[in-house]
Amino acid sequence: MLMKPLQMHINFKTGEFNPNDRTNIRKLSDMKGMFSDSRAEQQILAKEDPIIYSFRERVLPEESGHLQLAVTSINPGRIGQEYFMTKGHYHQRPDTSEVYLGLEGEGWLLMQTEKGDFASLIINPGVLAYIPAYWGHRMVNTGSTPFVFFAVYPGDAGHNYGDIERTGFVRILVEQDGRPSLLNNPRWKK
Ligand code: S6P
Ligand code: ZN
Repeated sequence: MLMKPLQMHINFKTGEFNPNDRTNIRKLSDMKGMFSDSRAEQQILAKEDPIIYSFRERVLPEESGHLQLAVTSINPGRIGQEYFMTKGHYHQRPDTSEVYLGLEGEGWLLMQTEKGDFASLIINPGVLAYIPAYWGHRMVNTGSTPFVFFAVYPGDAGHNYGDIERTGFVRILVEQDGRPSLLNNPRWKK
């Protein structure tokens, strides 16, 4: 498909961009069971349903040869000791890679393969992460301000959330003694 060249303007601080076709909001109720402390989750949901993150997408052809563009903003906060994070996913076409670029705030990128290999990177403004094909990916806000990042990935990559909803990630990122700390996730299964 032949497209016309396009441009967009990104507000690095807020993650808003123009033109922006679709905004997705993920509240705690959309992520039930994904945080490890289920009691803390229930206690918060009994009072409120906080927005954990939002992401904006430019609607582009979901075809090989094209690219998808998105900007995500994760709010600061924790469920129990575990920091606010994205759901995380593998790509439906697992042989597709992705690039994340930190724009504002600070966080960690957690990555894993279906076999259980695990890797993490600290992301600050200007840090670019290359997520190779076959690695599931999740971003976590470890700071006290919104964590904003840009993503670009192949047009036909798609999203597979199911595997991570079932098992979670190999490791979870929690605050311990005021610092981010990676712990083994007891729920993790290959
Ligand atoms: C898409 C890319 C991002 C995420 C967004 C929300 O491949 O990785 O645009 O979709 O950060 O995360 P998630 O895990 O809910 O899709
Ligand atoms: Zn992705």
